[in-house]
Amino acid sequence: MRRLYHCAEARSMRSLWLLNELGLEFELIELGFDMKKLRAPEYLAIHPLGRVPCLVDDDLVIFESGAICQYLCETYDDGTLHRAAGHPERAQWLQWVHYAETIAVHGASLVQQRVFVAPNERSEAVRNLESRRLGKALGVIDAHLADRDYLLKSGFSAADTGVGYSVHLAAKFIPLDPYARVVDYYARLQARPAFRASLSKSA
Ligand SMILES: N[C@@H](CCC(=O)N[C@@H](CS)C(=O)NCC(=O)O)C(=O)O
Repeated sequence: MRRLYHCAEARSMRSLWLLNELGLEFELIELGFDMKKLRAPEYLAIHPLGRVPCLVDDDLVIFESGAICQYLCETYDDGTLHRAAGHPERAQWLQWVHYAETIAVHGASLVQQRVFVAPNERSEAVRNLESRRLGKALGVIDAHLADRDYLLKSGFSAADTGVGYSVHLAAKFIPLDPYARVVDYYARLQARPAFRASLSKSA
């Protein structure tokens, strides 16, 4: 029995996208960003902070999207999406799998300003700072894509599902046009059936 706990457009989209890329069967439990569901004792027993994603795979319970990415690739991939220990691009694969969070924390901070902070308590300074830092993090991807279509020269990998989600989130907050290669990269990712299958039904 495999089950993914998910909220639409949240970091759990990375795990959902990867499960779809891998073609694995799973049950999707949508918690709908509903704090009552995220903080329910039954869910806190699975994820102690009440966050998503969380993957249950038979007896295993694992949270953190980067860890879920590594686990799924190590356990179920044939080498297409994974770059295992010993692969020449192993270190770069790991770097980008985790760089995804460096981008996403700025997006998450902007989500908090928009969704969780009362309008009279929102900070323009925080919004400007996080938008600038988000842009800088995307600039690194833009420069990196100068000689390749995906993060790794060998082609699309699970690292692109992590970073790709972060680009998808960033696009909700800042214009991507200053990052022309990121715009093209995002378009390539959006064309993937597994990406489209992972979008929120209302997106
Ligand atoms: N580093 C974690 C972040 C998990 C996380 O904070 N997820 C957010 C959604 S993007 C969440 O569950 N938020 C609900 C909350 O803050 O209570 C990961 O990559 O899985």
